[in-house]
Amino acid sequence: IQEPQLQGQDTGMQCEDDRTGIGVETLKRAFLDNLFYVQGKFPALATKHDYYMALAYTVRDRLLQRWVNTAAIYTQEGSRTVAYLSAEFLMGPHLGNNLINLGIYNQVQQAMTELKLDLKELLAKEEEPGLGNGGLGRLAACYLDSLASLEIPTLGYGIRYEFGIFDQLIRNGWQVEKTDKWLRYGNPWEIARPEWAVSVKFGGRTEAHKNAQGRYRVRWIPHKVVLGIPYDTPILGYKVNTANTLRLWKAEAPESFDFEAFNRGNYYGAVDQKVTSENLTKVLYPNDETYEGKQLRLEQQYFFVSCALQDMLRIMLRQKLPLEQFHEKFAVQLNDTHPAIAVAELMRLLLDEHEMDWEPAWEITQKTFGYTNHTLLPEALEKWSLKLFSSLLPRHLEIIYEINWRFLEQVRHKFGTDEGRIGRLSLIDENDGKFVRMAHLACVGSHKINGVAALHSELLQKTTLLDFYEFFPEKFTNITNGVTPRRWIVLSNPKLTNLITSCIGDNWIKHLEDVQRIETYAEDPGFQQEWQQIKRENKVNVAEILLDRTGVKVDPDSLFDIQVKRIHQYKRQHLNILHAITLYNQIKQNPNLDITPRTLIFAGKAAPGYYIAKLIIKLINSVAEVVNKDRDIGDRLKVVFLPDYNVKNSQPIYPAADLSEQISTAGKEASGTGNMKFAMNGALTIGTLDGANIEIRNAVGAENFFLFGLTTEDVGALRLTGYRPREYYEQNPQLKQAIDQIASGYFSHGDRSLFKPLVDLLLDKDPFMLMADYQPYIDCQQQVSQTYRDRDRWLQMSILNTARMGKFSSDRAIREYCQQIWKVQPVPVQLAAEKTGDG
Ligand code: NBY
Repeated sequence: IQEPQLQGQDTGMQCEDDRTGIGVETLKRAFLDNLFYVQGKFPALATKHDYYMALAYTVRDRLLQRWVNTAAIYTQEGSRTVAYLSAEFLMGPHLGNNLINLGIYNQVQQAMTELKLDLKELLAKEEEPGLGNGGLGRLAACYLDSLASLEIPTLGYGIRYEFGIFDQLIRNGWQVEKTDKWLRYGNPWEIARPEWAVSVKFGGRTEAHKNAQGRYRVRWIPHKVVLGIPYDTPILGYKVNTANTLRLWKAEAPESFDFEAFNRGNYYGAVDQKVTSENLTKVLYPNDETYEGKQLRLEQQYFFVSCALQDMLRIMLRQKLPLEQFHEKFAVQLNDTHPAIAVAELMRLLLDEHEMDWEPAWEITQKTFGYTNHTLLPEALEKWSLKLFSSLLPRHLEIIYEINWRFLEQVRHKFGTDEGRIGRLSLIDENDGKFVRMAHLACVGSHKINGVAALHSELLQKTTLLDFYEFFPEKFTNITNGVTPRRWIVLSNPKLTNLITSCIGDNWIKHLEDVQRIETYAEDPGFQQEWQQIKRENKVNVAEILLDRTGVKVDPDSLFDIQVKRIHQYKRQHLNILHAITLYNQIKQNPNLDITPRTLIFAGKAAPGYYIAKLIIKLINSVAEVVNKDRDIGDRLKVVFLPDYNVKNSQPIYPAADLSEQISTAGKEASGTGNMKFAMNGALTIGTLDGANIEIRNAVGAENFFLFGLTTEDVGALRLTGYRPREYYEQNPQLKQAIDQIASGYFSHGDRSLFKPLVDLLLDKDPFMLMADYQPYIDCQQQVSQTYRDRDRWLQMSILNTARMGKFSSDRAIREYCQQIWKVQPVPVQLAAEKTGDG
């Protein structure tokens, strides 16, 4: 149905296609069309969710053109491709991000307004794919955004968990977990590709056989086979035509029905196999920072890695590339050790399935992989018992033994027979039972090993991976993490985005170093005024969210002091709470005290099996209950725990922060990325010399950062000389009062047993040294309060923080990966219309 005058208004040109056009009238027409033809609804019957789906399909149509073009060009050019292997991709909602990257946010907003709909409400309808735990999974998502924006051919490979990270409810102050049924209403962003399904083997045994040339090869006779079905999601870059692919694998039974069993009348037996196979990708393990030696977890890891590598081999065969060029076609990055079994699997595929010899196969393998380490915590280092490993992956264990034997020969050659060193380097841990050490497999099988912040990489080389560093120092490098300014500034903080763009243009969105140019306005009263106004509006927004979700009313003019991240002892949310109790006591002792009013906001999930972390959540809520209802305290102090922290809920938070809490024990937080999101949005940081805090402080200037606490060296030295946490408690009256109140039941309706485990831990062991850092932290917070009263100084510091965060864009990080590790070049994509110049 042609409406010529409307089309004329859209573009000033002849014709806009309903599936690609981006004029307001075209968008409205396409949207109503999708509502009718995809959702089967007309406006009078449509729900908000129907409208969300119609809009999602309207946006997807506009992605598909770029996606198909991108695939065509990569195929045609046989482009070198990054394969990012990650057990987690914490993507967050797609719709808003795609509107930003397509550059059609404003048109769509107008189109919805004209249809009497509210874009914000529709955006809120999206169920986010929470296919990750925290920083590691979210980093993978930021990297996919930057890879597409930098026009780097990329495949993200992972698992299509049917249930992502649990939803968190707070009941009586405790965390309660609820399953995340994110696929319940369908997922408009993915396309299943059953035609590219692959088989993955498990268990059984191996046997030798002679091949056609009469040479011995190994055959793996598995106990079971599972099908991997790929589901593809387009990942569009910012204002480019590149749309890469996130390919997530779902496990299915090879046949939906075992017909033999069915015919024997065993209906339940027949569906049984289907049920067990599909269990494989049912749920994401909700642990961060501690691995669990669960069989299903190892099955998940091997499953997606095997699917990914088989998929890459299929792509090579289709492009008629010889397998000897595998490492030239693909740069494969291992996001932590979760996909490290890829080293043995690529060897198996090359040796057993493609009959390559060991030496060339090993050379290809080592040239293919890079390994990113994300933690120094010993409890997080993955190791699998030989018993489990051999029962599930018998052939891989043989290959790992061979890799190990050859590797340890080289070690002996270089260092002589130093049994201690050999034991420490071995891929097999024989100290206390026998285990395969996945980090060792990743190190030996990769050509580059990187940490995620300067301090972390240095500590890796000096401690956790010291022996490997001494053996092949040239493999080690650092790539400091970054986050994407598209989601974390442009989408999350549109008002700040407009202010910055009105001053310096919009080039900073692609080149965040450019944001430095707002420094000249740091002391400009007019600019400061606008900066403050925007922060205030963002705080009012969060105040409304807090009232809605928790019933707590907070004052938007108070200092918003925020700690949002997974709950973990090393991240020390309980140190923050000790500060809250201290402020509370100060006001109670001096009811007329003129202090800087504060709102302390917490959010984050605890691993369901991590008892102390759950107790910390209970403590935060218990303190909040006492503080918030105390009339002596009034508006001077509020404590709020916002439930169900996830990507969607976090987006309004960063722009509303005055103060960002980054208070981990020095040496424990590998990098942190929330610290970057806060500072980019003009929050000042109170932090220790840990992870990327150090680099953030260097970038923004020591005078614009609130530093406190022990250094990594101090922590080590104190531990060595004998750390006695109870002495700090006994010698510090404020600290003693706070701890005694927790112990006495002051915050738990008189219950003295509730927080006893936490109190005992702090006084007897205090593994994360809260007692030692308490007073320096309190003193530093006092400085924060003082500074906040000097409005102009605070605003200047805030502006300088944003201005100097250029380095922490994931674009910079990805450029470094491309140059140092992957050796890949951009492959620009043109749309057919652009090439012929006709529209
Ligand atoms: O990776 C985080 C680090 O703690 C943080 O400092 C860093 O900024 C971020 C990105 O480099 N690590 C992290 O998020 N780890 C996990 O989520 C995780 C998940 C699963 C398991 C271990 C760690 N696991 O063993 O199952």
